[in-house]
Parts: sequence; C-alpha cells; structure tokens
Amino acid sequence: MDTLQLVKDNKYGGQNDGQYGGWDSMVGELVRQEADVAIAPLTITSSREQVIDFTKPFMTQGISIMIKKPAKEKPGVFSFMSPLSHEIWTCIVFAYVGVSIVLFLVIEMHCKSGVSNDFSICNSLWFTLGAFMQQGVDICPRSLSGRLVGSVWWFFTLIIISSYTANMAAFLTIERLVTPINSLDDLASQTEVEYGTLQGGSSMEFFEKSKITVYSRMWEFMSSRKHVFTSTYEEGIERVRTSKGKYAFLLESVKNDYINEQLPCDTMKIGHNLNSNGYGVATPPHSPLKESLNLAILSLKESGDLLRLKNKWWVDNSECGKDTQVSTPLTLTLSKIAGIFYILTGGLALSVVVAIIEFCYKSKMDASRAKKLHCRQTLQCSHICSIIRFCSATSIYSAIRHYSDTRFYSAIKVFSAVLYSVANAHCEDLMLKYESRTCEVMEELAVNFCCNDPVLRTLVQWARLLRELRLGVGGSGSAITDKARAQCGSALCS
Ligand code: CWD
Repeated sequence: MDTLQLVKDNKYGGQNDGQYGGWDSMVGELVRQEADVAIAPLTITSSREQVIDFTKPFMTQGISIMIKKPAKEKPGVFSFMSPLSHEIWTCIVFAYVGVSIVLFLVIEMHCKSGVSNDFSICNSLWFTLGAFMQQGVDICPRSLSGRLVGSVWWFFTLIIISSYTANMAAFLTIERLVTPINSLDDLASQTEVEYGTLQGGSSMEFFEKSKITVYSRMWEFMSSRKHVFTSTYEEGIERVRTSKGKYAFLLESVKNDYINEQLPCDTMKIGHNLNSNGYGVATPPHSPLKESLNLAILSLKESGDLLRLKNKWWVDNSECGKDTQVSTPLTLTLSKIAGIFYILTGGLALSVVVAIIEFCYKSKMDASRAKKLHCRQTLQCSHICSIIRFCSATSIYSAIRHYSDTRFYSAIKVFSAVLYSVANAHCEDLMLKYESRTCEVMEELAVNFCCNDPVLRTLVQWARLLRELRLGVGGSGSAITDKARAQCGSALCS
C-alpha cells in the first residue's frame, strides 16, 4: 500500500455529477475512501464539509489579486508638478486670480472713499504672485480690508508651499511603481485587463456562488471568457508573467505572497483579500484519524512551530529585496488641504464685508466733514459780505454827515442809499450763487471774490472816492474795518 500519492488529476475537488460520489479530484478520492488523508492547501468550505471531514484550520487565507509588477517610473521633466494633485494646481490658479481681483476691488473701494493707492489690477496680480513665490513687492495694501486679503493669502501660500516642499523631496528621489489596477474595484470596472481563477477550486466556487454585486459581475465576466480559467495555479502565475500586464490572476493570498517573494520577482499582490477562510487537513467522513490530526495541528500552533515554518518559507526564503515593495502615491489631494481653501474663501468674504463697512464709514465721515467746511466757508463769505456792507455804510454815513449842511446833501443821500442797497443785494446774490459749490471752490472764492468781483470793485471804488474827498471817517476806522482789511486786503476797505 502507497503511503503518499499525488492526486491523479492534480486538482483539489469540485462537485461533479459524472463521478462516483458526486465529487472529483482530492475530495472525490476521500469521498470514495480511496485515500485516508488529504494534505494540501485545501480550503474548508461548507459544501465539502458535508461530504468529508476537515481538521481545524492550520492556515488562514483569502482570495487576492496578482498582477505583473509594472516597470519603475523614473521622475519625468514635469515631476515638480507631482507633489500636488491636478485639482490642487487648478484651484491654486483660480485662487490666485480670485484673490488678485478681490484685492483690487477692496482697495478700489477704499480709494473711492478718498484715499489714494497704487493697486491697479496689474499691481494686484503682481502683489499676489510675489506673495505666492515667497517674494516681497514694493507695494502694500493700506486699508484694513486690503490687509485682510493679504493676510489670508500669505497664510494660504505658507501652507501650500510647506506641503509642496515636504512632498517634493520624496517625489524626486523615489522611483514609483505606477500600477494600472490598484484595487478589486479597478479590476472589476474594466475589461482591458482580463482576470481568472483556478478551474475547479474553491476560488472559482466563491465567485460562482457569491451574491455580492461586484463578485457576481466578475463571475459573469470570467464565465463568458472560459480561457481566463487555468487548470493549475502555476499556469495562472505564468500567464500573469507573460501577458504584459493584460492578465490578473485571482488566487489565494498565501500562494500570492509566496510567489511574489520568488525570482524573477515580477509579480505583486494588489488590494485586500476578498474573503477569509482556512486550509484544513481532510479525511473521509468519521475517520478515526481526524482527532489525532486535530491534536497535532493544535499542538503545532501552540508551540509556534506553524508560525516559525510560515516565516521560514514566506519571509526568510524571500528571493526579492525589500525594494520590491510598492510605494504608495504621495500626491497631496484636494481633500487633505481643503480647509486652507475654506479659510481663504472666508477671509476674502470677510475682507469684502470690511471694505463695504470702510467705504460707508468713510463716505459718512467725508460728508460730515464737507458739511462742516461748507458752513465754515459760508460763514466766512457771509462775514466778508457783512464787511463790504459795513465799508459801504460807513463811507456813506460819513458822506451824508459831511454834506448835511450843503446843497449836495439830498443828491449824496440818494446816491449813498442806492450804493448801499446795490452792495447789499449783490452780496445776497453771491451768497446764493456759491452756496451749492464745493468747499474748495467756496474757500477760494471767499478769499478772492471780494477783491475780484467787478460790481463789488466798483462799489468799493465809489466808497473809496467818497473817502478820498475826505468825506468819510477815514483813518483807521473801526475794529470791523480792520478785520475786513485783513480778510480782503487793502483794496477793499482801506
Ligand atoms: N486553490 C484555489 O482554488 N485557488 C488558488 O489560488 C489556490 Cl493556490 C488553490 C484550491 C483551493 N484551495 C481549494 O481547496 O479548492
């Protein structure tokens, strides 16, 4: 009697109605009592458990994906873009333009309220670019709102540049493995890379019976292309190696891990295991051997021998260096630094609000200042008018007094009355005319109109004529006349 023999068809065992006992291969031989024990990576499944006995699992595993290891990618000429994802670069460009426009607008609003500034749209773009490039520019916003925009932009650039610099070194030194498929979902959602399992094993059974959408979709894909199944797992591994990345093999994780550590080190496992189950030693139903095998497995487990053996063959026996590990992509994605964009947007919104408040406040202040100035100037003009009236009146009064006992008295009296009323009316007209003008115009007029106005000048000349005839009070005159001299110059009241 043979003590150890290979299963005739080299397979593990599946349900097969054509075979005696309804099972073929290893399981079939046990069912038919052709063998006493089956020692193999034989997965414990519920359907097998119904016809044969399994010991406790001596190893746990799950279905995993094996692909061909892609060629290492050397840093390209545009590798400097890699530390940040494409969305981040796009968002930075938009943020740059947006911040420049907001900066220009808030400063423009500030200027509208009377303050001058150097921020044209070009200068705003230049200022923002300078800050982003960590350089200084010779213009700076002076308003609170402008400084707010500047501050949030500086904070934003600080974070972006720090993150970029931190990632940059890694990107330029690591040779990355860029895998076309990174997960089971990637594999299931495409048809370019074919995939399959070992024919007639528990892996195939798993997909066939699975009710999970993605697995049943994968089963549809595989069952419609029969050539994707392999009769041995060596065949599947070889197909992975020779198909230039166009074939992925779904095999049990322990085998996957082992092969990946063997020369020529050109395969790799991707994603997580699809399920979890164990390998057990199988016996025909009710075999007396099962108990002793169970005890042996448990004692090997407890003594750590099983773990030591696993390490010996899977780790110490590795023929591939550590550098075969896939480096995970380091690209900084938008979701990781979205907060900084929120802060920037919030800061810009706040600065616009502040600019509006500044604008309203300054407009109000300017209006009240203008009003005060206007009143002051109006008063000044009215004061000057009073002085002119006074000058005319004093001259007229002197003339009347002087001629009181002469034959010219009546004529001088009438002439003086007319002169005074013309001066008075003209002053009123001037007041009305200039009242609505700006304060600056009023100020200028207040100083000049007394001396430059032709009507007033004529009136003043008449008054002067009366004095020159030594008919008026002459000399220094009263305190008000002195004030008038100071205000209007000697031409008016001297
Ligand atoms: N088996 C399988 O179905 N897929 C695999 O990748 C390997 Cl290595 C083996 C057989 C399976 N363990 C079974 O018992 O049918």
